[in-house]
Amino acid sequence: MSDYQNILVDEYEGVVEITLNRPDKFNALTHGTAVEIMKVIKSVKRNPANRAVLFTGAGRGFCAGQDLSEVSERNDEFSFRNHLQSSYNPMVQAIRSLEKPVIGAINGAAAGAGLGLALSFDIRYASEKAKFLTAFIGIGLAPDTGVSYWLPRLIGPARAAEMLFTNERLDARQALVVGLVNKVFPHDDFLQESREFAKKLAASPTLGIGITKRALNKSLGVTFDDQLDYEAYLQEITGHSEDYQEGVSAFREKRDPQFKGQ
Ligand code: T3D
Repeated sequence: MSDYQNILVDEYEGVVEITLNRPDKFNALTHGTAVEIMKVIKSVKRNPANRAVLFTGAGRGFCAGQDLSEVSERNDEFSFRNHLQSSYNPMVQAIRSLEKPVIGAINGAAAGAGLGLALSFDIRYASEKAKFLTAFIGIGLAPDTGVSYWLPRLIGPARAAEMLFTNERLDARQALVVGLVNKVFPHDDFLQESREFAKKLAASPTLGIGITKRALNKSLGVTFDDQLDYEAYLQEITGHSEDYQEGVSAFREKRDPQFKGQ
């Protein structure tokens, strides 16, 4: 997994680490970046040895959203809708539907579609240097890449409206308070903390985590009664897994479990 122009990909201890790697452009997104991310996610989906994904950014920013330096090359025929539907939408859909834990190590600014990318992760750890802004209205655009879906769910509709209408920037501490990120660390420590966390998840019962992610995704659009039915259906799957057998045996034998994600 090394022949990429816009990202770096590293593998260790069950973790696939994807680094957005266009630091001179604040890791701004292009169609090519989205295609490369989708390729890696597809490969992770197929490979049972890949049990967690960690995203971060090279340099000062996490991701500044759409690469605005390439928009001057567009002509009148350019379709924003087609652009989103062929690049950023399938990218965040692939991440959300990947039944493995996806963690963001947010090193700097996440803006526009870059915020949408960050919000598609299951869990976000942030450097003290991270900041979060919607950016769209700053250039007269409506939100995309799932920002108008996740933001009200994570921080509430009124706070989401404020961020979207005013392009307010939240620093890492503010993002922690409103629930946009899970933890904040000093910049020098945060990547190592994020990696340790990703390795810990990769050694967990990742089949159960994947099915849990399916339950969380489903809960966003159904009634309580329907979700109860769905939980019972999913428990049928995890209840017949090797990890469940191992978890119960380890509990009885008073030892640490060795989960395989099966
Ligand atoms: O058009 C469509 O395709 C529709 C889809 C849209 C999806 C979107 O994502 S729309 C939103 C696009 N993004 C933005 O509007 C964000 C623009 N950038 C910023 O607001 C700020 O740069 C940041 C808050 C991200 C960072 O601020 P700061 O002060 O820390 O850094 P800076 O000096 O502004 O930027 C550093 C460099 O990154 C600079 O390059 P230079 O001057 O050093 O050569 C800047 O031009 C470059 N950069 C930042 N954002 C982008 C970018 N280059 C290309 N595209 C960017 N989006």
